[in-house]
Amino acid sequence: MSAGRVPERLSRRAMAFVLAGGRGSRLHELTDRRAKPAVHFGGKARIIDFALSNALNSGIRKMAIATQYKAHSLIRHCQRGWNFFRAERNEYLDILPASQRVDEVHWYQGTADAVFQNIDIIDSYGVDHVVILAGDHVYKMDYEAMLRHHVEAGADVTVACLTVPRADASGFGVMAVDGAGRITEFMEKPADPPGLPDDPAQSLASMGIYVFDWPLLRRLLQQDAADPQSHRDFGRDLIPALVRGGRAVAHRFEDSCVRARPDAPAYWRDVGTLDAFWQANIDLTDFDPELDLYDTNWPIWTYAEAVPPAKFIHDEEARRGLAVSSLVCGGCIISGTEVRRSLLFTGVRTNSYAALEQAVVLPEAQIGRHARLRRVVVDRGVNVPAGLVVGEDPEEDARWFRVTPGGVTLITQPMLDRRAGA
Ligand code: ADQ
Ligand code: ADP
Repeated sequence: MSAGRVPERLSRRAMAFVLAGGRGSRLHELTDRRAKPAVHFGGKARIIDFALSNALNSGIRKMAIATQYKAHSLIRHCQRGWNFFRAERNEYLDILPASQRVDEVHWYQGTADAVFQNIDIIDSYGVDHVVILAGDHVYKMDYEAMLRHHVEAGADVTVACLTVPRADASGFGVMAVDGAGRITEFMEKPADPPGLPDDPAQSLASMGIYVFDWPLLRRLLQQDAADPQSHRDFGRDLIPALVRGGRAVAHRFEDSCVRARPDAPAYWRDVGTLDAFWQANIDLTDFDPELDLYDTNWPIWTYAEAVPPAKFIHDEEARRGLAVSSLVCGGCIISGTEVRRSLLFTGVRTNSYAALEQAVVLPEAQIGRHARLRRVVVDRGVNVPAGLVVGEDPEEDARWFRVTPGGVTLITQPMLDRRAGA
């Protein structure tokens, strides 16, 4: 009897290259001072922690993060939270700010340029495969399964994809595939996206996640850099060229997503608008959310300060001091406040007679006495004055704050300062 061969984990000979340079302008003032991947999410994490945790949980031990726009908060976070890779164990995590690399003059042009300018670093990792990721989506995915698909399909590039309503598809790279899963057509952000053959109301969208063999990608990047017509972008240049002249394969997210429970839908969110950001955070207060942050088999790792436990003070006179259907992080003091269906990040302080409902409150914000906030996002460190009422009179809210099409109000300190000065 011959012993069964243990299959080699491809992730051990792969690296994750995380693109984290984009601005995310539809998050408005939340990304005035930080890049979208650095935006806080889910109580303790930042958006980039999802891609990095997926890579770690998939077995990948070599990672590079390309940063560009307003990178300080992102870099600080990665240095504090993702500093446990050890070169002596052949583990690496490099943060690669633009314009400090090969070309000292230019910022990264497109996403392919961000990889091109770091070819020497990727070479030094000695990997077979590169998994290209975006640092700005919330999802759980096993990249090992995608790597295996890539190798078994003999693909030049494997592109992760999911179905989206056709009406939303023009914000994505949209593809057509044949019966064997080979991509036959790829259009980056088409004005009129094609529907699926069996369901014209849905389109097959690229998640911006690509697996390449490193020697091939290296060659393609060098060719692309020599092409004056190129935008130096994966979605606009490299992927369409490989669909025309190579073997590009689609990998269905459903085949490698990590679900909250076996019958749960495949969860992926681009929390790129304030409405989507607020909703995805508030969804975590559901009885049975589609995104499970408590699954110890697929933890979302982050930088967490050592803070004291959350404390709830019942104010005898206010007859409050409670949180229901809510997530409340460490370091919070809920004093005489009623908190419902809300998510309070680390170190939030609230005061007597205040009320929070469907509120997403970022770290260290303070909520003054008698404030009543409904359907809000409160930015980090904001000092909400006593008696402020938001979420009851949309016209009044819109005078001072940003009110979204979905009726969510974003409150930042400069907005409050303007209101106080008026
Ligand atoms: P977009 O997300 O619109 O579409 P892009 O703006 O290039 O494409 O951003 C991709 C990722 O790269 C983001 O995480 C962004 O932060 C980052 N990024 C952008 N420019 C960068 C730069 N110069 N340096 C470093 N990082 C940078 C892409 C694909 C589509 C696909 C969607 C899925 O092009 O085909 O459908 O992702 O969201
Ligand atoms: P985080 O993104 O970690 O929540 P902050 O909200 O405190 O951090 O700040 C976001 C980014 O803006 C950080 O890079 C911080 O250094 C920078 N920053 C904070 N306050 C100011 C300021 N008054 N002027 C310029 N930059 C600031």
